[in-house]
Amino acid sequence: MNDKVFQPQPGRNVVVVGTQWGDEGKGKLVDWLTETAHGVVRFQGGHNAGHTLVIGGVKTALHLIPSGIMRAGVRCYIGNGVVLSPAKLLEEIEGLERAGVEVRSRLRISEACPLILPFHAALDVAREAAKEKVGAAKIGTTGRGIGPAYEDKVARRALRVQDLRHPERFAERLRELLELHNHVLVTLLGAETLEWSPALAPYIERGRVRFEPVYEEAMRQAEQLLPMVADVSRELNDAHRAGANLLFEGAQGTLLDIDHGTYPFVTSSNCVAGNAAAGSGVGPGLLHYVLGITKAYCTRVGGGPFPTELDWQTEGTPGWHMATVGAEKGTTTGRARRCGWFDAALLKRSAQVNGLSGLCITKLDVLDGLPELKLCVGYRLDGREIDLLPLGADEIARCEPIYETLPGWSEPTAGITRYEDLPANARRYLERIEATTGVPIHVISTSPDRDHTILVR
Ligand code: 2SA
Ligand code: MG
Repeated sequence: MNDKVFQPQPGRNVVVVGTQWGDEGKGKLVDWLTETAHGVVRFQGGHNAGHTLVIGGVKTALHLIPSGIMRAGVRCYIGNGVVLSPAKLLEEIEGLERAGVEVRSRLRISEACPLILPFHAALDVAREAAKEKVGAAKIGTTGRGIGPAYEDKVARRALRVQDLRHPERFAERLRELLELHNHVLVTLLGAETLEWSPALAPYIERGRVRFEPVYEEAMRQAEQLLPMVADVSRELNDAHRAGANLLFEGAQGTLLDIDHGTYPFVTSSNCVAGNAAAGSGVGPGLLHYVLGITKAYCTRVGGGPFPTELDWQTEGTPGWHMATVGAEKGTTTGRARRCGWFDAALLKRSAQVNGLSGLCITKLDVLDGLPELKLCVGYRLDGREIDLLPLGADEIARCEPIYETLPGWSEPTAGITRYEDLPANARRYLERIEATTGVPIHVISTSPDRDHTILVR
């Protein structure tokens, strides 16, 4: 078999990662790839993710459950690297069940997942508010409690899914956790102001998160969750040994990775392909092919540097075209996404830290009708020219993009399913992307629909 050409097949596991700042269209691709997969695995992040799927014209947004759930019979796994909100998971399960999707018999949750409890979101929002108060740059988090939950994990004090099995121990550790976090919340925001968070109101009394409602709710949720809890590492290894092929579904994107991203404007997990192993409990040798999902332009939601950012608010500009034609709004929070030109120097970094086998270019159709396109091939930084994105927000913020200009195309590309049918200038743009990033394009998505996908041979 030719390793260079992408081909889903049994026994061969694929990792799907975002190569930019998230929202590259991973959900659609995972769903498309799932046609030949036995199981789909989430390995990092939490319900900050927003994966939008369009199947037969019907839109579904998933936050925590792997996108494979939309295919009957496919197993879905939530690996140990995910921070899990029992409330949000159950809400998502119920939503899917109302739409006629069977979830409970197909979903396996790792017992090692740290829990996101109601006070984590409050801490997240309080930290951002505290930054704003002193005039510091906000991270622009999704406010879902992701960062504080990972802090608890790394500090070795998190409550985990397996703790739900032992009510007494759970209660004891929850009391300790609340003591710490109540202290932080009160110092950060002041006892009175805590009440502003409507989601938190049921848990608050006299400026403190109360033990009883958090505990009682967790125990009620435990009854529903525990039947789905499993040794995910073991199940994945067994499935692999039996010849099944697995799909590892990344959330967010490489430039939001806690180590390799635009730190500190990042999420709190490793979003890169290597974490598919650590975050699910398989060895790195089981990751056979890494597909890097790449939008045909760039977007970013939240704060932080973005070298190729355009004015995306003025009508008639290319940035505005991307934002409106591309419907660039956050799936989870509804926030407007910032838009800009394709950045090949950023992608090179992404290729390197993920070990990308091939690219999947998405939303190519959004560029239809733009008279010309710019492609960033490097930067001017402190008087030097470089061709690779530097590390960390400070350096990146000083990068001035160096552009190549390419002609656009006016013919519609939406819905095209054969490479030869793409307009000549669209093919030229894609070939420049391959040449400047050094990664072959193996898949192209020409609309959100499952069927509008080109497999490049
Ligand atoms: P957090 O909440 O701690 O993970 O936020 C830290 C940074 O990570 C960014 N982030 C995201 N960026 C793009 N898409 C994400 N998921 C949702 C979506 C986002 C939404 O798919 O649309 O709906 O707003 C996501 N999750 C986290 C976040 O913007 C911060 O920059
Ligand atoms: Mg998204």
